[in-house]
Formats: sequence, C-alpha cells, structure tokens
Amino acid sequence: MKEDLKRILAEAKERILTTKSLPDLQNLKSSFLGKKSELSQLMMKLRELTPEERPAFGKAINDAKGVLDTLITKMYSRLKDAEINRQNKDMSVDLTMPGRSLNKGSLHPLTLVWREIEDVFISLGFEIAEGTDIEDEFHNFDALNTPQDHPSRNLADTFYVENKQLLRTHTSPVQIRTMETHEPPIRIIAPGRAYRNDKIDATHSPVFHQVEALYVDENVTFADLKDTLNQFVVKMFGPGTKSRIRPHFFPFTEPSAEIDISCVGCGGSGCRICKDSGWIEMGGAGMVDPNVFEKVGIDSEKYTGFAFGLGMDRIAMLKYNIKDIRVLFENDLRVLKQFRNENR
Ligand code: FA5
Repeated sequence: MKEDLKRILAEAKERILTTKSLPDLQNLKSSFLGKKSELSQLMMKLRELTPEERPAFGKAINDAKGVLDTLITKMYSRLKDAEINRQNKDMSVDLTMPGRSLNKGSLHPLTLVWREIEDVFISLGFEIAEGTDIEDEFHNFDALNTPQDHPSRNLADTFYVENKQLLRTHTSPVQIRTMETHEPPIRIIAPGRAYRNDKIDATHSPVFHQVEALYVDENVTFADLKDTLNQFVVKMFGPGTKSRIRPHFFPFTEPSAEIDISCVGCGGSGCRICKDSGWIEMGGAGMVDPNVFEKVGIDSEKYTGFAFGLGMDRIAMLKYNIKDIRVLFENDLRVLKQFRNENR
C-alpha cells in the first residue's frame, strides 16, 4: 500500500504540474482528491492494516492529500494569471490610435468682453457694483435729474412693468444706489443689461448691455475722466487706439459728453465700419451733476465725480469684428464655436 501511495502521489504531481488549462486542472482535482479517487480508495483499505499500522498510514494519506491540494491551488493561480495576461494581450490598447476629441463648449463673446472689462477696471482700482434689471422711476429717472417731461420716460422708449416699476433703460441707476449706501471715495463699475423700446437694427437691440463707471472723491476732474477712458480703451483695444470726447447733453452730468474711439477697423483713416469718419461712438459721459449729489445726500461743495456708460455690445462687436448686433443674441453655434480659442 505504501508503494501505491508513492506511485499515486508521483503520478498526480506530474500530471498537475504539466496541465495546460483550468478545466483540465479541475478534472485532475476530482480524479486525485474526489470521493472516487485512488487516495479515497486507499483510505477504505486502512481497515486491512493492523491497528498499530493504521494511524501512521492514515496520516500519510492525509499528508499526500494536503500536498496535492496545495499544488493544485498554486497551479490554479498560475494558470489564471496566464489566462488574464492572454486576454489583456488580445485587447491591448493601440497607443498610436488618435484620441476621441471632446466637444468643448465656448464662452459667449459678450461674456468674454464682460470679463475683460471687469479685469481692466479692477486693475485701475475700481470695484464691481450690481443693480437690478427691474427698477423704479426714482432710481432710473428722478434721482438722475431727469425732468418729468423728458422723452426717455415715454412709453414709446421705456418698458414699464407695473406700479411705476420699469425695466431699467440704462445702468446709471446703479450710480444712485451706490451713492445712497456708500460714502465717497467711490470708484465702481456696474456692467449689466438695459432695456429700451428701440427698433431692432444692426446696432440697436431692445435688450442690450452697458457698463457704468462712477468715481466720486475730492478733486475729481474732467482730466481724470479722459485719462481713465484712455487707459481703458488702450487696454481693451490695444495701443494706438484713441478716445475722443464730444459735447453732449445728459440730465445727470454737467458738462456732458459723448465718447468715441478711433476706429479699430481702419485705425482712424476712415472705412465702412466708421462710415468714413475714423471714429466710433461708444457711450456717454460727464461730471456728476450737483443736483444728483443732492438727491443722494453727498456734499457737492466738497466732492466732485465723473461717470460714464458704455455699450458693451458695441465693444464686443468692435473687438470681434461682428457687423450686426443680432448675431450676439441668436446663439448660432457656427458663430459661437469661433470663440473657443478666446476662452480663458
Ligand atoms: C446712456 O445710456 C447714459 N446713461 C450714459 C451715461 C452714463 C452718460 C453716465 C453720462 C454719465 P446713451 O443713451 O447714449 O447713454 O447710451 C450709451 C450707449 O449704450 C450707446 O452709446 C450705445 O453704445 C449703447 N446703447 C444705447 N441704446 C442701445 C441699443 N438699443 N442697443 C445697443 N446698444 C445701445
């Protein structure tokens, strides 16, 4: 029986170590360790031995089973690893294949301009202020020294909501709201939407965007206004771009002016964009009228200030050579996709 055990063990080791597949290994396991295996049959024959011989031989059979079981476990993990490696090799990644490109979105040109304007003014020491799109007559007109019979109050120009509430016609009411709640020195810009009952054309939209600026302190002069505008224009449109101020009238500034910049299309020599004038209108400006200071309780003997309001849609149009303001509101993907590389 001892010889049988030796032979079974040797044969089993040999076959387990040379097996090539997991199913074959599974078969070997049941044929060498299963109920009908030769080792199990040897166990049955224990009773043919003397009581003295039985324990030692029983242990020898169990040891042999233990050896085979360990060997099968080792072989199992070796064959499993080999199979995983083979599968990985079959599905291996071709590093030379071009990647799948992601469809990246882009920021709207107005958002780009809006952010850039904020950056420029922050670099000049201004803070960002916010107002509301729905305003009351006091902040949009009365406090801005606008007479009761001023044409801009007309239904044909202003969208009224109810109870003397309206969609703000410019960003200037943010001047009032800021001066009501802050003591000078004040140095803010307020970018945002404005609404007017204007006819739509290439440069006018009923919903548009302005950026308001207000600087109030002791000894603020018209020269500060010109200098700030010049710095803004150069930072926004590049060196060589000039700003120009023409006399105008606004109820809330005195003196008042209109702001032009030298045409970015032709550099000032005259072209189709500037209608051969060399200049493009950007917005209005002026020194804060003492009547406005009075409405918000600021001492006009002590303080002076300048304010201006620029059309942000016009700035975006000039910067990105957009010929029609409607392009900014249509959200045509063919247009928007062109701004991918501009995104920060
Ligand atoms: C004003 O709105 C004044 N509040 C500006 C101001 C502020 C003057 C502070 C003095 C002190 P105006 O109506 O000119 O001004 O508008 C300013 C700019 O807004 C225009 O030059 C233009 O660029 C833009 N704008 C006005 N209406 C429209 C519109 N319907 N569509 C597109 N842009 C417009």
